[in-house]
Amino acid sequence: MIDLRSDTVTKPTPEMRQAAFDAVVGDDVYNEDPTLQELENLAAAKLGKEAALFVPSGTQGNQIAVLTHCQLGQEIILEAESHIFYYEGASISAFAGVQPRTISGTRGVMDPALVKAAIRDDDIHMPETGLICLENTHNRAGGAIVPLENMKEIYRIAQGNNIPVHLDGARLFNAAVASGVDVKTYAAETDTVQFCLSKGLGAPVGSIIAGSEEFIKKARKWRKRLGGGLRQAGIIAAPGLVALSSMVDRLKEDHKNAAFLALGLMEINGISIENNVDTNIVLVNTKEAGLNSKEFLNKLKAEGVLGVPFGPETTRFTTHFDVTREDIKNVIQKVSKLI
Ligand code: TLP
Repeated sequence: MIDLRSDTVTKPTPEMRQAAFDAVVGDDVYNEDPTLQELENLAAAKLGKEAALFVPSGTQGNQIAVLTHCQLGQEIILEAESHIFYYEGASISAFAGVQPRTISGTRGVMDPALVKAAIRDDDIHMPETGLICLENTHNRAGGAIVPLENMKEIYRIAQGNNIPVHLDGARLFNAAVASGVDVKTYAAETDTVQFCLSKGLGAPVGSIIAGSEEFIKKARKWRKRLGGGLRQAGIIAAPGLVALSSMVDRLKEDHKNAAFLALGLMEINGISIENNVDTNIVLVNTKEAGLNSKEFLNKLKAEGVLGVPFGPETTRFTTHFDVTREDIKNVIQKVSKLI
């Protein structure tokens, strides 16, 4: 199978498995796991934040950020197709008791004027705006890079209104490698950041949230409340350290493979590409071929290729380090034959 469903499907490298085996561990609920602490310190340094916290998943990281920043009954501003709104089971409402205020973006980018206009006045009838969330790269916009300038403008507006900003940077390293803008530079335009070790960076488990010392102290408590206080977690932090130290630069290979895939598929009659391929995601439209995404995916599966449905006629393919250029060439051939 050539598995292009997500960059989450990668298997740990031999180096990661060895690092897990060798990891020096302790009970992290007692703050005694040196490997986990090393990972948190490295992540905080890379992002230029005071402190960082290891969490089991990106979803939990985002939820802890919302729980830590917000109070019950507040409202959060976020993009209409953002992961936090679209794919996290309404947990911002179920757990943090906040309501979403969505803004439709262009390729995942919210217009700062619309963000400003959505901030609530001090009025007894209204919820307070408790948080603004950004996503970079933007998943449903096809791995689109949100420009630094846009983040800066939104952060300025937020600061002017004393509202914190959280960045869902599940794929922030993809944005950094593709744009040449350092992760630290992006992170400087937000109060808190979540990024995933288990996507393009290839670790088996885990995400990081980073922010001020004070924020991370409160976030640690929320993680514990949610049952995310882990014990000898160095075992899973060790592959994360390998991911963060040695898997970042190679993301450009995934981006080249995604661009190659898009160019190849574009040549096929009946197929169009919906996104500008900024990073490792390709959104394929099969409407003109007379196939909906489920039919297309079923036929492809029979040929040994996997993707995920992203809309009635849209399929998402995601490149990662477990697929080679040869695999991509095969995918193009198989789609061509199938169509
Ligand atoms: N995204 C997954 C699915 O949930 C859709 C994927 O395959 O792309 N933020 C963003 C922007 C994400 O894309 C994801 C995962 C998360 C957060 C959540 O991360 P996990 O899966 O670790 O909870």
